[in-house]
Amino acid sequence: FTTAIRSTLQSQSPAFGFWLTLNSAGAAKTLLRSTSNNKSGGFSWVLIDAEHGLITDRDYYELNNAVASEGASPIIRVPWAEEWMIKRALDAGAHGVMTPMCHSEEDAAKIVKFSKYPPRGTRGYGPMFAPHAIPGVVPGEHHDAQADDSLIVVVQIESRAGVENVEKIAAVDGLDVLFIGPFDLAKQMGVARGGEEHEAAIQRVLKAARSAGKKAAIFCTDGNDARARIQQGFDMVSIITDVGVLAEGMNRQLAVAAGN
Ligand code: 3PY
Repeated sequence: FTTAIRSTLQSQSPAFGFWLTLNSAGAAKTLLRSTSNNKSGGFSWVLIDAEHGLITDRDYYELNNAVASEGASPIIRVPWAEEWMIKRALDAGAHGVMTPMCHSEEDAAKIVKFSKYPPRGTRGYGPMFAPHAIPGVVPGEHHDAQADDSLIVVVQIESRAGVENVEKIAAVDGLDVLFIGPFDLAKQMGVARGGEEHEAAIQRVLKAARSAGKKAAIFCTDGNDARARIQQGFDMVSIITDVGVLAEGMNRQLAVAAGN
């Protein structure tokens, strides 16, 4: 089987996504459905954030199915790179997992191992519900043969160590995407977000990913930010969060109503 995110990344067109922090299938579907006729082609992925935000693993199944039903790929950011957390996200039908704070090639290799079935990895077997959110897989049929190759493994580079080891991380087999968390990166490095050192670190990650044939991704705060990153060569960008767009839209309409 293939997924929206994998085919978009393979086609080399920008993979636009957004961040879901609300445990609401209605919010996810509204944001996807209302942009489905957008000239950009809409979103190919949604980050379901269980590291921060209101989502827990009790929400995974419903959210994965809501996102997949709109033709996009649900990617779950698990709270931490723990084997049982990655397993539960994939078992609930995520098309990929993202793990925070990858600092080294050992971290990256471990995350790949947790995400793949034996013999490539150690993922435990129990995909009763995963096929429900995966197009082209008939429920009841095993999807394990293709899961290892089709589901994507995304690690976040958001620390000084992560940047210093990024060339070795990018070389890890089975890893698909290096995803920069610019907020944590600035805080962990102790530098200003948008400052020279921060930007140099971001460019180093971009270069390392591309030289190793991996995809480069970054969290953006708005459309302008995302557009600039795509122009720099990023393959995958999240353009805004669900709550960010709610707050921005509401402020804009309130200002119009008040005439200011
Ligand atoms: C960061 O910017 O630190 C992220 O992980 C995205 O929210």
